[in-house]
Amino acid sequence: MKVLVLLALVAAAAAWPGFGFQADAGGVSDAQKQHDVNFLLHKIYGEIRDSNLKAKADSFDPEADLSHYSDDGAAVQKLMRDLKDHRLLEQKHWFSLFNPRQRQEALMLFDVFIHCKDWDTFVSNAAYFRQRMNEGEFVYALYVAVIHSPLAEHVVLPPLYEVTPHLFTNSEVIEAAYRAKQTQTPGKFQSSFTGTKKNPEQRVAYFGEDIGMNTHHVTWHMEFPFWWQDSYSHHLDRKGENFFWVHHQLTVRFDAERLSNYLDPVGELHWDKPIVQGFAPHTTYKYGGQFPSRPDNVDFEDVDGVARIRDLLIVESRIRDAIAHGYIVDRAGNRIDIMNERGINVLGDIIESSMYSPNVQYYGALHNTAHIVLGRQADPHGKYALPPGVLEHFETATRDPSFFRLHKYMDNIFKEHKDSLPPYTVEDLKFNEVSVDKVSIDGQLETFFEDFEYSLINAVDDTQEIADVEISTYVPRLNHKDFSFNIDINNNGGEALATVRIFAWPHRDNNGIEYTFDEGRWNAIELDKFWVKLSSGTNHIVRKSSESAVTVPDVPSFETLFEKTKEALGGADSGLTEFESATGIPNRFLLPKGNEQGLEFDLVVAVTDGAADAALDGLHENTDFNHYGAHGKYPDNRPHGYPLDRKVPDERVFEDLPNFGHIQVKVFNHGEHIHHH
Ligand SMILES: [Cu+2]
Repeated sequence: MKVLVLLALVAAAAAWPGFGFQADAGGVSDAQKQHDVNFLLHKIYGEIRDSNLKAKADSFDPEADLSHYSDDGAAVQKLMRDLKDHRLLEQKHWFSLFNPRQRQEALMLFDVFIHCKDWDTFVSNAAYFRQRMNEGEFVYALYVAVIHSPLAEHVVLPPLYEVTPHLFTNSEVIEAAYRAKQTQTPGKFQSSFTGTKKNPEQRVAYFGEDIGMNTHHVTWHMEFPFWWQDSYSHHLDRKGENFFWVHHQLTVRFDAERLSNYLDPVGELHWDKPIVQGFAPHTTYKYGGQFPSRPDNVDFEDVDGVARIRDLLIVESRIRDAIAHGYIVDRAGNRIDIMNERGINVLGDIIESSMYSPNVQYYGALHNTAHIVLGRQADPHGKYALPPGVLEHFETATRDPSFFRLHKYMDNIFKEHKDSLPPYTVEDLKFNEVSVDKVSIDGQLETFFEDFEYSLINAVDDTQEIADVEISTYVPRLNHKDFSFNIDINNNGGEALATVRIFAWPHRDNNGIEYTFDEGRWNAIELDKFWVKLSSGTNHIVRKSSESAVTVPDVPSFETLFEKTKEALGGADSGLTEFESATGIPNRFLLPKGNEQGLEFDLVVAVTDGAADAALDGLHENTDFNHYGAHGKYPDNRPHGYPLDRKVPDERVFEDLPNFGHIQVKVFNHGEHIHHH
């Protein structure tokens, strides 16, 4: 058993250069690390419930032996100084990553973690600072450190909706949870989505308020933090492009959900137009009151201390100028050409902006500033001392329907750039002697709703002396029936590596008008991407929906993690390997909802030259490459969305392409709701 696991690790390490497989110098087992992280994130508003960790929290001296840090203790000394000078944010206070000082504090702690040379130093610091720093800052720093530190490579992080349930659960349910705890009565409470049927936006609330979706979004931003500097440890490959792509996919998915529910695609938000949709979040901070609401038709106002609307317009026009010119000007005044397939990466860095932006002084931080400005429109001048809005947390941002309008606005800027690049030709796209003969689906494309239950035990206050009572909530969520893609490929040449890319886009708009190929391809939802070795002659490929590289399985609950860790400490296989990365769309969210009649989609399969596309070896054997993950080199040389990422002025290019399959499918939803309780 152990030999097999070891072989798998060696194979994974070989397939992922840059993804360092480092044995821990201290010889701490993965199970022990998992145990430590479980307890570090359990009941974060109270005492640590593990006696070893508690002892570390009480007696560890972070500065006692600086040889345990790869920066000779520079980060820990800096943080300790602020701690001793009482300059750190108090506990029992809200935390927002978009608050500059709070972010700085969280990053100071991350800086300590990432420079720990061994697990014991890592975990001792974590226990020590958990007891002394703001809980939100601690959770954020620990999550990002576990994701990026080689010391924590095989640790599975618990679902954030069980660690900080307030950011994922409606106020009404949280109140019920407190009442249950007060009376020590077990309770299971139904969550419903915000709003009423009077609000058409409510029809798609299941998308923006889905806890798996919220987890996907916050996890992605932890995998690719905008504040990341390579000096921490490593470079995040194609970060700016990935920023574009992950948000582009959210945008087109949201539109497909809208069409499924007889709504028009979203229009873009703009600074000089009113914000048509208001929003009442029905969400409360653990400490700090209700998330602010916003009425309909609010005009944008400058936000004191953050930005003026005029500045946002100026930054936007500088970015659009760069796109029109085809180059960016960096801080030193040099031109960076963006009229190529890597231009999108630079643009992503600039628009977010991240620390990778070549000129933040000039191009600003459109996305990050926009999130704060939009989040503060309920109290732009700070007159009412309201806490930050939902847009100021990645956990909660997608709940507000204006999130998707804001991202449509930015997506259209990216489109302007992509449309300025020369279209692909048949010569560019064809693949030797390879043709796609037939594409079909095994099974129905059918979605349904089911109840999902998660624990609220960490939402309520308690003490070690009083036994826990079971408190949970169940919430409806979208899922789909299993299906597979059947793809028949004919290869008249010799054995060849192929990349298979599968996309789907809605066939018609909400008025029943068919989309042109060029409109459709921009709205394409990425369903899967994988590599196969083609033999000569006929190749029949069956690819299951559960295998999709763009999705991840549901994160195991705290309860499951505790159980599996216990078994693993006893020598059993933890069975947690498939959950090591939670960066991706939940697999149950692979298909848009569809509707009763069957929402029509164009499904396309592009089979391209794997030898030219693959940035790494052995991809056809690597069944679990993480499409959205940041570890190591991104395996595909092609741009995200290839070959549909560029303008298609003449769709005959694709119609005549032998290695391109195109069929029509329907996605059904018959109103089925599976109740688990
Ligand atoms: Cu985002």
